[in-house]
Amino acid sequence: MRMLVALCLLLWTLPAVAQTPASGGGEFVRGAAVLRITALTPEILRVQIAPQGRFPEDASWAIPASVRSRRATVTPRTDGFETAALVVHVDPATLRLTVTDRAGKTIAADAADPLRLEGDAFTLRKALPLGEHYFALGDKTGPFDRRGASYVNWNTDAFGYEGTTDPIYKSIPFALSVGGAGGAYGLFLDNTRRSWFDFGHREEGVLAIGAPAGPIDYYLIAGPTPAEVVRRYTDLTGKAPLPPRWALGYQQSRYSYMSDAEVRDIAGKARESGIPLDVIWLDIDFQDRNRPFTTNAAAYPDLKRLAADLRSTGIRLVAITDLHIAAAPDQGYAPYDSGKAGGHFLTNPDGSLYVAPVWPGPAVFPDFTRAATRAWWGGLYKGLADGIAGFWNDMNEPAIFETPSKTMPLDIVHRIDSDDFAPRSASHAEIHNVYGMENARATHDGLLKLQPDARPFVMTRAAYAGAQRYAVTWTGDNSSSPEHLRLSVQQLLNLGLSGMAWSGADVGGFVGGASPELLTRWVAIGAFTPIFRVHVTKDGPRTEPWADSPEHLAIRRKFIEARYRLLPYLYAVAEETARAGDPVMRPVWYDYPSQLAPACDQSMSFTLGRDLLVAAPPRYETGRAYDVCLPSAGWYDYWSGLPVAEKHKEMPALDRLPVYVRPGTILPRQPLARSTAEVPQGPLELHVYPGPDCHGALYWDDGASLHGATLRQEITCTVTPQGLTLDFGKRAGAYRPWWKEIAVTIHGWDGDGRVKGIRTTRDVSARTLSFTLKDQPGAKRIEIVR
Ligand code: MIG
Repeated sequence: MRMLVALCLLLWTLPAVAQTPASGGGEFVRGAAVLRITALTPEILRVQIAPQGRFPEDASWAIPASVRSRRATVTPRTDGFETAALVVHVDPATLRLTVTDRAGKTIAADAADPLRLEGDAFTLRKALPLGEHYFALGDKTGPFDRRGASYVNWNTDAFGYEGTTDPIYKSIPFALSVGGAGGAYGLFLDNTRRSWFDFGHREEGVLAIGAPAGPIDYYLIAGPTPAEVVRRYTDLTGKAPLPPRWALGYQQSRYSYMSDAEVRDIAGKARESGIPLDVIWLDIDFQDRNRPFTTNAAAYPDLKRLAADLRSTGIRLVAITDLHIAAAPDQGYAPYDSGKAGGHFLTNPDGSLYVAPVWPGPAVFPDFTRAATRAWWGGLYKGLADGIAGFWNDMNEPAIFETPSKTMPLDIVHRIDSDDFAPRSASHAEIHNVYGMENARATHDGLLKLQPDARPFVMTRAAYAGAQRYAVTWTGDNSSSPEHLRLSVQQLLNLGLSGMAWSGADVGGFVGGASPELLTRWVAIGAFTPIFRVHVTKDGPRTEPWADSPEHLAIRRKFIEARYRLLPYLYAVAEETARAGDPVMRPVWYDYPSQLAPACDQSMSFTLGRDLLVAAPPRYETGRAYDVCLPSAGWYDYWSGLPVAEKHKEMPALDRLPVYVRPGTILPRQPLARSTAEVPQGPLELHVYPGPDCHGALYWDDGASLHGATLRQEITCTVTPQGLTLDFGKRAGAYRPWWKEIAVTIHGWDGDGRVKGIRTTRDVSARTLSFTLKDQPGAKRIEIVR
């Protein structure tokens, strides 16, 4: 622990005192209250308040101790301190905090009366200036911009949620402010209780955040760009790691595929109808009486064999493993017996086992905040993990049946014995919001222990800040409607801004089941979202791509195929996300700041990586043409490869989803394959769209291992008076890729096009120039003369 200067009460009316540079911040006292501000980095401040002068234990489920202990150098000022990026002002009379950049522009400022207390509850009040817009907060519903709304963080099984239902499945108490005078900033309240964020809903001009108890402990993360804030938020809470490559493929699910025969039939139909497919999901009916870690032997007589047979055709199985363990003593049900023997289940305040109804009937619940319980849980995957490629942690809010609260009583006793927490018991009120994340963590860590060099694949429904380290996610039980298709785009964007780069919505909608048109529209958009999975409720219609007419199948196939052709681009984005923390799917303004105030409705527009922009119709149901406004002139239509006007109209046609490419993109693609496991036949494609800042990246590896060889290469291009120069950087890493040749296509090309020693082909109407090179592992310049 660093030394902090304790100031006596006498000092409270004097200017507050900043600490020495080495301490990385300052402590400010007023009466009994202490405000502690610590600069973890020049741009990240941790703010803790102890109203009675005693800080709670310094521990966190979201931010590891090694990160919390970072310190930036600070310089004291009379009213605070400064870092290399920020100036921290504290008003000694009120402890009001104002953070500016070094030019004096306000990034975030407290409102008058910055802290209100009521028993254990607290409210922090900050200014909500005109012109600021608020995002993130996980999968919450409502409008994309959270300004004017109010939200509660409480993980909730929200079956059939509506466009304004709150709370739903996740609690990520992180808000991103964009558009303010000092640039974007983030606010992360590291408090696991039922916290809330109010963006000027209750009180005009006031951003209020609070919780009923728990630490007053938040992080103020400066940008100035939104991307810098999100990256820094993931410096704190962790980056979403590179998933296994198959997770980027098309995934087919239904509640439930009822038998071995049905699963084989789905795999066969996918092949017959030419639908590339990587994953089939097993929902609860694959189990014996809904008991996690069992198999219904009548329906699935040989799961390993099924998995192996599918695997030989490039398809993997992901299976559900809910956390509620059937309370089935003396029945030879190992998860119950071993969990009971090890003391791994939650208890009532009187020490008796907490038993409540969920899918298996009476169930017990693992105490995931104990490291020992997580290790026990992880061990349950032994055996299953040999054949099943990934696991699905549903119901981990946790959901409980037959109770109005939909979850367990707040006085259920958890034991904390983990990380840098002091071992102690804790109420469910404290643990509720982290329970699902610790469930996913236990699964992730367990899989890693069983297969130390394989990237674990876990999908979780509930989450707290930092869940991206352990699992991908989806938006739960959405509905089959155009409104929910729109809502899903908002949710996935906000999840990405909340660190959860890998998310999907049930394509087609879960509740109700999609009409053929809705499913086709949703598949088209879903093909450009991070996790691409069709899923539907039990009594819903069939929603496999081939379920409707040949016309619908053909359109759906076209979009699924487009996804597979883009795999080299998508995989390079994925790898960059794992390092930098950028979302995979982003609001247009993430990379193009002018688009915070776009010239037309961009509610259904987003980018996939920086270079592809999807402009879906804001309301396809109207059947009317809509405006597309691109971030600048010079963009290209992805499908035709032709340049398009910066502002133009599109019709919401069923078979067209407008997708555009940034001028300056070198887009890697591959020949069509029927799964990510299939080795593409033919050259790697490089599509060059000339423009400013022209570059592309290649990243490849075996797609599955954590510590294997990799391949990384940068390619740039420059428009010259004579034509175009293409520069291959030297390849890094020892991985040997599948391609032997590279097929280059230059778009928007009007000249002749000669490349020394290489035959080129011009297509005048497509305005392309094409040529094939042998693979280019070394640095190499290709001059193309007009
Ligand atoms: O009470 O496992 O959100 O995707 O199909 C419903 C059955 C439990 C909820 C999940 C949904 C899944 C369903 N589950």
